[in-house]
Amino acid sequence: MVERTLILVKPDAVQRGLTGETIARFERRGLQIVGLKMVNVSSALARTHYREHVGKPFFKSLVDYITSVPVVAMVVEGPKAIELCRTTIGATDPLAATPGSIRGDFGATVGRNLVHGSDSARAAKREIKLFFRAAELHRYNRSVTRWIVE
Ligand code: IDP
Ligand code: MG
Repeated sequence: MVERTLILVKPDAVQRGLTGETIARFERRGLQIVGLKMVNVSSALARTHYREHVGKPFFKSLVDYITSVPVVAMVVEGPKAIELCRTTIGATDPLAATPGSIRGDFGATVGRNLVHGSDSARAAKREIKLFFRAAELHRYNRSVTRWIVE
């Protein structure tokens, strides 16, 4: 099942010079980048993107964080890409994230956890639309990529 998911290299990762490392993790997993750009996240976009967290105690700091420095947004495609990316990213709290995952290797606290990945097919569809126009997403000839979906 080929899926697309939204990945954000969040401000702390961009600022720490971990953009390339983060992108490389998804590429090396065998996933395909089908959209990529740097985005200055507005307060309105942040609130819409993180709407499920409205009212939570960390909401304001989350919006401040994601709007503080441009993020690198990408759409990644591959078999079960949503779950595959979540595993590559690691648990929300880096303290609990498995070493080998991005958060498990580079993160220390939940408030600066380096990367976002959509958590469901529905969220992926919604979030991709928030960050990318259809014309900004690209198709690959699957016959020359590394994975095969039976
Ligand atoms: P996820 O990014 O792993 O999907 P969510 O629960 O959707 O995690 O939370 C969204 C983001 O909100 C997290 O990635 C993190 O940046 C922030 N966040 C979540 N829980 C906390 C918290 O308890 N304190 C501070 N920030 C939090
Ligand atoms: Mg989430």
